[in-house]
Amino acid sequence: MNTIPDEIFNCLCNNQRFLILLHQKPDGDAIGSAVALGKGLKQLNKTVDYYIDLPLEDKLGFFEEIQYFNQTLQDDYDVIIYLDCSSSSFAFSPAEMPTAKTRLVIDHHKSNAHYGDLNFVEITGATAEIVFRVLRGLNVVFDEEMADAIFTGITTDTGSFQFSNVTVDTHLIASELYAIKTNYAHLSKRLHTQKNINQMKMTGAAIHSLEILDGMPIALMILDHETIVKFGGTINITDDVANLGQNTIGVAITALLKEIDPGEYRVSLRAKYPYDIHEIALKYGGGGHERAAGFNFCGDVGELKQDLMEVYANQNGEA
Ligand SMILES: [Mn+2]
Repeated sequence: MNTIPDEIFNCLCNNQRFLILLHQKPDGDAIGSAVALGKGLKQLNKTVDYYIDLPLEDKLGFFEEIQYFNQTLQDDYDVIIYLDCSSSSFAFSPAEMPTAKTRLVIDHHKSNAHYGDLNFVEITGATAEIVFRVLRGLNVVFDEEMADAIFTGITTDTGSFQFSNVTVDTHLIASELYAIKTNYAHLSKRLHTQKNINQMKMTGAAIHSLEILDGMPIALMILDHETIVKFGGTINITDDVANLGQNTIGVAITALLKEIDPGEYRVSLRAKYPYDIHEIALKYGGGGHERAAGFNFCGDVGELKQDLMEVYANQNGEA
């Protein structure tokens, strides 16, 4: 397992007042990373504030540390830490941004823009893996909630250790988590299997919309605005929905279109190796990883379908 760079270590050791920011609509990796890093820094007698896009999905609401989210912010910090956030425009940040000596970016997205004064960016399974290494490097002692937080980040971003982003390090870190707490079965079930009734219905509607594009191994699912409203809003669209298209035998690329407002879509893309969909996400002003990316889309869905078919055809030619 790689250690952490000296300048990151020094930044965290030699400063006192930290603000933690995450991407909008934070997922398990973002929240898990924030909880673990925030608690770890507090253990070192630092002060830590969080500014986070609430409410959280039901399944992430169990961390006690959440009670300290979004308390009164200071005008000035030593360090603002951006976690799991590939560009500053994706960050959920206060209208009046506090000043800081240093912006520190800790992230694992391939598309990361290295927008910090210090950037700790590596292509790992989850940002939580990097946070774990940071905390180990700082000699922080993990309590059970911090172990749960790192586990939450890793298991959600790796699809319960099923995705191609899983590495030796992912499992080495998981093995260390089992030395802190012996059983993660309950947490796994909470994060991957259980849904409230609206989430169940929303998932069903997405599957119902599933189509295969023109005989190509591309799956498309649309949750239209009416459906999203009917089942309680985007908060009830669970992360696994985009993966369901990928679970269809023969499918290589999946697009899930979520009509957030009439005519305005949030698109989630998934791809199987060797297909790379992060370029198409960048083209539309979004970002992400090679096999999981997203962007906002406002336009003709037919054109988007054509684009996806072209991406497949071009890359299939190279393969
Ligand atoms: Mn992540």
